[in-house]
Amino acid sequence: MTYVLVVVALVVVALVALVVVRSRTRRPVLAPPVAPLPEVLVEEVAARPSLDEPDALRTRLASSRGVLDRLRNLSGEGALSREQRDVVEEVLLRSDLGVSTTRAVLEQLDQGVHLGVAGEVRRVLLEFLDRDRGVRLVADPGRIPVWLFVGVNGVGKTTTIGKLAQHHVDEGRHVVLAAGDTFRAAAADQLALWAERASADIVRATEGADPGSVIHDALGRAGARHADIVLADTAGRRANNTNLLDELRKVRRVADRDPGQVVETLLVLDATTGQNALSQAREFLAAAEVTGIVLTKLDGTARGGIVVAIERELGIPVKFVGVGERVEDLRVFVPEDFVDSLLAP
Ligand SMILES: Nc1nc2c(ncn2[C@@H]2O[C@H](COP(=O)(O)OP(=O)(O)OP(=O)(O)O)[C@@H](O)[C@H]2O)c(=O)[nH]1
Ligand SMILES: [Mg+2]
Repeated sequence: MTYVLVVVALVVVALVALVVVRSRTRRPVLAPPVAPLPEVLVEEVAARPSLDEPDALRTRLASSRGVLDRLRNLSGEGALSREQRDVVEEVLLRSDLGVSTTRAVLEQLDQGVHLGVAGEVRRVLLEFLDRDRGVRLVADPGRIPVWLFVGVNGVGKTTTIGKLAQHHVDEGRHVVLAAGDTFRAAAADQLALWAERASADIVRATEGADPGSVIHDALGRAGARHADIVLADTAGRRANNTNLLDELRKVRRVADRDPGQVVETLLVLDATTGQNALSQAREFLAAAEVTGIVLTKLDGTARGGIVVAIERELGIPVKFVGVGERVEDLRVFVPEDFVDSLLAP
């Protein structure tokens, strides 16, 4: 009996073992990777600008810098040759410096080149950019400082306000955002997102509401909460062809009424629109008391000469530049850093 049981047990064990072995051999075997990653892909990954490196202004301005490659590579001291002068002229025009500013640079170079071509151009551009560009953070006693943001649609007003809200909050200020763009509901939603991220207060109204009343309510809220600053968004377009600039004048009057005081009116311009940005600016300057320019999208296909053209031709300081969509991509404009990012070897 025991003998029979042992034989049965052995047979069962043998059968189980057979089943296990067969099921193992039937299981598909994963093929090892055959081809290594192409080398070029690896190189691209290594060369990609670090997104964790907020200070790489030069990387952000790569497109503008690229336009100036030929100028940087020119060597020469004393007087420029005819060919060199032509190269400088062509490159500066392509960099969006504009005809009149390019001519002004060339006139200076004609006096003699002592610092190398790029060095001399750097010196002249910095001369053009030599102006006061501080921003006002305080209003008269008892008043609340308001920064008003104006510009046509799509230039980056709302994004700039969002980035600045974060900046002010980081510096310990209580910020109230006024969603004065009531042209479309999405504008207030977009601003509300930034407000939430930055822990700023926001006052908004329904689509089509009077922008002036939103600004008025925002000032009321700012007063009640002892806020340090109000950042006011405005629409970049109007329904029924109402005049945008008339609308802005009205908004400004409300924002400047006690307890508010407009201490900065920042005109936001999209650098990728090149010389068009200049004509846009002229229209706004005629209607609003603009105290500074925010030049956005300098990271894209923009050509940095537009910064200098705007300052020299309009006489208004560029106070901030946008070099990307993230919060840390709004930079205080520092002429030396900017010009060096474009012209230093
Ligand atoms: N690359 C890049 N994109 C930017 C920059 N600033 C803004 N943008 C983008 O530009 C687009 C338009 O920005 P908005 O802030 O909505 O522009 P707006 O002036 O408020 O436009 P309206 O509300 O239509 O008047 C968005 O996709 C932004 O992310 C920048 O400095 N660099
Ligand atoms: Mg907007």
